[in-house]
Amino acid sequence: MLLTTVLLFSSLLTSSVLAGPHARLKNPKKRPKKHTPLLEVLSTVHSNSTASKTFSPVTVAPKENIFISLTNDEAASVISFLHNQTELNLTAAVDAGAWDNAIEVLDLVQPNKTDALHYLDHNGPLPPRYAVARIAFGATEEPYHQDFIVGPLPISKDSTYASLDWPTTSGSSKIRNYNADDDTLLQWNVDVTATVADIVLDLLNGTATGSDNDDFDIWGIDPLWMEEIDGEQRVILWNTYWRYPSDEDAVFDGSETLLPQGLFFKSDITGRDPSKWKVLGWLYGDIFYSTTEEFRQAWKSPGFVKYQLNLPGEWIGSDQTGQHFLADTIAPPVAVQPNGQRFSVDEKQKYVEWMDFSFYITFTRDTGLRLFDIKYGGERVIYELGLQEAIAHYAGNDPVQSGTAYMDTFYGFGPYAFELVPGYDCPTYSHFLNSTFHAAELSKTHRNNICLFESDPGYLMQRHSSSNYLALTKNIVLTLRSVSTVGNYDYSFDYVFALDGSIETIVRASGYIQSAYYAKNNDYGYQVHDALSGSMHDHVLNWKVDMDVLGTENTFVKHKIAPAVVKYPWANNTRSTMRLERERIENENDAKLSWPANGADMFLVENSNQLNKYGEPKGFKIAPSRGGAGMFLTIQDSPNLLKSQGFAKHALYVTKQKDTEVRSSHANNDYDPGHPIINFEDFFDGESLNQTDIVLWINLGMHHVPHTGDMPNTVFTTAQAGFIISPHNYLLNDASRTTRQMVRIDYNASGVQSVKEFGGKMASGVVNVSSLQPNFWNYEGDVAVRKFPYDPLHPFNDSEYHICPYFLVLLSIASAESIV
Ligand SMILES: *[C@@H]1O[C@H](CO)[C@@H](O)[C@H](O)[C@H]1NC(C)=O
Ligand SMILES: *[C@@H]1O[C@H](CO)[C@@H](O)[C@H](O)[C@H]1NC(C)=O
Ligand SMILES: *[C@@H]1O[C@H](CO)[C@@H](O)[C@H](O)[C@H]1NC(C)=O
Ligand SMILES: *[C@@H]1O[C@H](CO)[C@@H](O)[C@H](O)[C@H]1NC(C)=O
Ligand SMILES: *[C@@H]1O[C@H](CO)[C@@H](O)[C@H](O)[C@H]1NC(C)=O
Ligand SMILES: *[C@@H]1O[C@H](CO)[C@@H](O)[C@H](O)[C@H]1NC(C)=O
Ligand SMILES: *[C@@H]1O[C@H](CO)[C@@H](O)[C@H](O)[C@H]1NC(C)=O
Ligand SMILES: *[C@@H]1O[C@H](CO)[C@@H](O)[C@H](O)[C@H]1NC(C)=O
Ligand SMILES: *[C@@H]1O[C@H](CO)[C@@H](O)[C@H](O)[C@H]1NC(C)=O
Ligand SMILES: *[C@@H]1O[C@H](CO)[C@@H](O)[C@H](O)[C@H]1NC(C)=O
Ligand SMILES: *[C@@H]1O[C@H](CO)[C@@H](O)[C@H](O)[C@H]1NC(C)=O
Ligand SMILES: [Cu+2]
Repeated sequence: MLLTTVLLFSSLLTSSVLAGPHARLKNPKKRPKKHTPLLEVLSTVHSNSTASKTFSPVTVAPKENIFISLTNDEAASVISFLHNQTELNLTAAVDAGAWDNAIEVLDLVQPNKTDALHYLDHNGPLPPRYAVARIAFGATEEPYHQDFIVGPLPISKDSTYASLDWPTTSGSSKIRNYNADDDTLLQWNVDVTATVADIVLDLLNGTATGSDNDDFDIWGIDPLWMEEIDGEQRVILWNTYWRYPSDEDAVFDGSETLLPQGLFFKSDITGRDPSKWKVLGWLYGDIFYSTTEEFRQAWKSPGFVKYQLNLPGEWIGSDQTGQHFLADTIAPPVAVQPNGQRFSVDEKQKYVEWMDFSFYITFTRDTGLRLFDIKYGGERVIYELGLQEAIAHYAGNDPVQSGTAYMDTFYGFGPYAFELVPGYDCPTYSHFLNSTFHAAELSKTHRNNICLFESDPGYLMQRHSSSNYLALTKNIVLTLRSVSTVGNYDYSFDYVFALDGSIETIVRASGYIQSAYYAKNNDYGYQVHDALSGSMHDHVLNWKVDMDVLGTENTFVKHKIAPAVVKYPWANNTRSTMRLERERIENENDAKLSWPANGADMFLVENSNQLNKYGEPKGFKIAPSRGGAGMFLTIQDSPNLLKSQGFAKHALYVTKQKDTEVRSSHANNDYDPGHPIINFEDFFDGESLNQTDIVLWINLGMHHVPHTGDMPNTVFTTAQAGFIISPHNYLLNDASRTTRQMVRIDYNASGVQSVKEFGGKMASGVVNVSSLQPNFWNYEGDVAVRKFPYDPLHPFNDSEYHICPYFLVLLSIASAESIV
């Protein structure tokens, strides 16, 4: 729509107002005033008319959700089936110890895309369902973990099991576990510290004996190190002392990560016989002592420097303190949904329709929430959208911070995606969904751990005004949210759908930082309390974004905003200017990308064979939307992550879609990051990306150098990052014109002459906000159903399990209620 056809300036705007070289409309065309008839819905707007249908908040998914998690019955039958395979020699998880074989995790094997599309698009058969069982093999001197594919489901005579190797790059889902003996290790830690109990009491004013009234928790690096000593590969663990919050502050048990004590010891824990384990040294005040005796001698000598204690206190709690603001006892504004839900949900199939969008949801133990088959205007835009892995890589002058690089799918995002609190986590009117995951032969349901809600982000999608009229369009978005508290951190995940056709993926972090002891750590963080350093770290979270723009044959293109010097026929001198340069990324060799400096390239996924009526390929743009513009690990060759950081060296990657390249990481890579099950870098083998099915792998994150504003908790506001996918030459209009939530006000000097609404209604009626107040006492927590031995009529509760050795780290810092 050209300005000249709609802009009519009244005589109120004098020429002096409009004068000057930068005046946008120096000489607006004067036109006789007349009411222009409303434009009918443009034929170029892509959505089909829904006028003949009526809206219902309940819907039936057009297709079965073939991505949906295993049902409890499926999980139970798979467990029973596996226990019948005598060669697996399984022990019931509830009875299993470190020297047994036991099932750790069950999940769905994602159907192959070709089968899925055949079903979704061509009325092909339902893809067969298979389960993946992750089994810990402890009944051996060389314990390992392995994934098995079991099916087809339901279990029948035809069902079989086999090692699930095809989605790996190593060729096998088997990975060694060099630290299978968690109870033995706990005892080792206590035994080691007993040898220096007097020093610990003197330096740290407390004890660690393995008893209930211990002052210290002892844990350290993740993942473990391998170190060559005397020509042999040894398994190395560095530990440190963390003080438990004192009794009066014990409710803030997550605050343990604010209480590092500055004393470290190194152990060689190679093999399963603890009598062969060794203490390889101590570290205090940045001085390394290679034997316990050396440490003791130094401590006894007169010059020994003792550092300040890092003690708990009110400062570790997150309760309101200090004087409150005068107005702050008054209830703040709240959102309401005055006239009912405006999106449709099939709760059973976990399928959602909102305006021009529809999608399927699923939930996995490793990565939590995932989305499939996201359609816009009836056309698939994204086949798969979901988190792959989350790294938190620390640095510090001490070996524990330096040696920490969490890969959080090891702990899993599913187990820690707890119930959300209406009125706080999500608006009170949100539509909540439950989700279930299966671990250690327990099926756990997190009630209300996913919320869906529409909201007004507080700014318009579109506006324009002249002295003659105003046109305003509301910006209403649908948010899908879940939050996972993995240890000390709370990761909030949002998928935000907007009426302009965009889809934004956002991660935010809050909760407790993992901090460092202050002594000599100034190069690695700010001092944030009396004896505490913030401990700098990088968060990198990788997303798989399998885009399908008008079919699977797509190309990744860069449209560059490029400086240029051009000689024009209408000038004798060259001119400095800029131009649009189009570049195709046609090979995986060129597909490790970073967001350009100055935002100077537009990254697009286009279908080069689907041109709009002006000859431009239809596509979607991918851009960073919040947080730092581009995120990858600062440490490009991490000695902790080794070959497991392949997806975290650039901001984003493009690969050819393959059924064998399902995920960029594996939850068990953490056991042996030098020999990972999936090494993302192996996905790059020079394949053509020209008009083929391509997948983007996009990183979000934060370079996090905690400062006093992170104490006691990091705030979501600054710890957030997002990317947005939006139509680009895809529609012939701006999509704001599809919504009825707009108004046009025609006015002149005499006042408003007409108000045009488009069928959208203003909120009406009375909303009793008192009745919307959430009842916090309804917070329920988890429901667990034991699956083996399985009796669906008599399930029993279990608030505890431990299978993964590293899990102990989390167990020790998670509250009893939050333990899976
Ligand atoms: C496993 O074996 C038991 C005992 O023979 C049998 O009752 C059960 O049906 C078997 N489970 C499966 C899934 O085959
Ligand atoms: C089976 O596992 C048990 C421990 O649960 C172990 O004692 C036994 O040796 C294992 N049997 C075989 C054949 O590996
Ligand atoms: C899925 O694809 C992989 C890799 O091509 C193949 O090995 C596997 O058999 C396929 N699964 C099914 C159910 O067809
Ligand atoms: C050391 O601990 C004891 C007993 O818990 C306590 O009374 C004392 O105040 C502590 N000393 C310091 C310096 O914190
Ligand atoms: C619109 O409706 C027509 C006829 O029902 C159908 O052929 C077409 O695929 C629809 N288009 C979209 C984008 O849903
Ligand atoms: C979630 O689970 C609760 C029981 O804990 C049930 O009452 C509710 O209907 C479930 N909600 C959905 C959306 O399935
Ligand atoms: C370029 O310079 C020549 C010589 O001064 C002049 O005749 C011509 O008009 C100029 N061309 C343009 C495009 O200004
Ligand atoms: C890439 O695809 C485009 C559009 O289909 C085609 O014009 C071009 O020749 C292809 N490039 C190569 C190297 O095959
Ligand atoms: C405003 O528009 C109305 C309706 O066209 C007209 O009657 C009135 O004179 C206009 N007022 C001015 C100041 O132009
Ligand atoms: C509003 O809801 C509250 C709580 O449900 C109830 O006590 C109150 O009577 C309601 N007020 C009106 C005006 O309906
Ligand atoms: C599970 O625990 C709850 C709370 O302790 C209890 O009320 C309920 O009866 C238990 N359910 C079963 C099946 O034991
Ligand atoms: Cu952080």
